[in-house]
Amino acid sequence: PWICRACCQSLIPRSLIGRSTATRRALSTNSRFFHVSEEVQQAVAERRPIVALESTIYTHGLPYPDNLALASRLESLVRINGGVPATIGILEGVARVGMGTEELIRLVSSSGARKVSRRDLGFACGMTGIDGKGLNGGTTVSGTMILAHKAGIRIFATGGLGGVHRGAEQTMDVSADLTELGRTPVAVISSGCKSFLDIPKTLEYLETQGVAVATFADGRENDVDFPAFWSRDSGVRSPAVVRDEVEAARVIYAHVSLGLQSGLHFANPIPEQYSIPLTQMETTIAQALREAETAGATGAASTPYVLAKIKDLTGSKSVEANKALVEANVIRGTRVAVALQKLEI
Ligand code: PSU
Ligand code: MN
Repeated sequence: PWICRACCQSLIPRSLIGRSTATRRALSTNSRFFHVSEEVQQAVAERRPIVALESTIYTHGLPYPDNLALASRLESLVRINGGVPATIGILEGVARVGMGTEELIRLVSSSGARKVSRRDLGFACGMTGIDGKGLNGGTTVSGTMILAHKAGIRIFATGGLGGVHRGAEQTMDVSADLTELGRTPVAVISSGCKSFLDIPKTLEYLETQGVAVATFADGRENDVDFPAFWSRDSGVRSPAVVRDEVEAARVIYAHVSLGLQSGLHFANPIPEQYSIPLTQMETTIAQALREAETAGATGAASTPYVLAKIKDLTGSKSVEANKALVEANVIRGTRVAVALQKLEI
């Protein structure tokens, strides 16, 4: 099946679509705010395994040039494992799927880049800065999913997912990542949610949204927790498990074949040697949350603020763990994409 990007987003049997030119034309959408790189367009047309990568982790997570180093490293990891990387972000008012080195540098070195989730896409592409130029933006899980899907990409790997914040019963702060997973058929591979979020509520919300959630079992038989980013265990049982990348690909294949329009999330627990016990993180998180409250960092500013505070408080340990887990997720994601391609042949 093929997804109709021209109008209805529904699945069209492949037999109804002429391969080469028709497919390529369907890909170059008619919006001047949307650009898919030549390499990614061709990979989609040839049905090669593509892995989408987000850019908020670069624009709001790491300083330049550390972010550039990570961005290049993640793209290399996709390639080494047989995939095609598609880094996604907003560059000078254009939503880009697949960026060259030059473009990547311009995005991750720019100081005023916005954090772009679904609600921000129109602003990021429609407005100009005081210099008269289009805006730059790092796309979150939600923003990246939308653009990946629009380009025909089904697999997306990143570090962590947004979630339901603690105290959401008061603030209603629920990440747009969760509603996006409910409405966009892309499979996200991440290390779960940071434990400054409310993990039980996040899983409840994902269930309500119809999102398939499973954790890679890695040889464990039962009692597999949904992971809490730096910690392999969260104290909350994962609603489902998959044994390996092939099993994950089978689930995605069935999900897409059934025409489900919701997304999937495969949680990949942080590699054992980098895992920080939950109890050890809890003190740090409590302090970071207190400081965020004092600083009045709410709404979209909340997550970046808390993440930066945790980084200050834990130093290199959490940063190293962060890099290790995102790399592991990108490798896993690429293997899932390769397995999915084999099922589709
Ligand atoms: N969680 C992390 N690292 C991140 C993010 C979340 O562990 O970098 C980023 C992702 O881009 C995610 C976004 O999509 O924060 C969620 O922000 P919010 O909570 O404002 O929805
Ligand atoms: Mn929020």
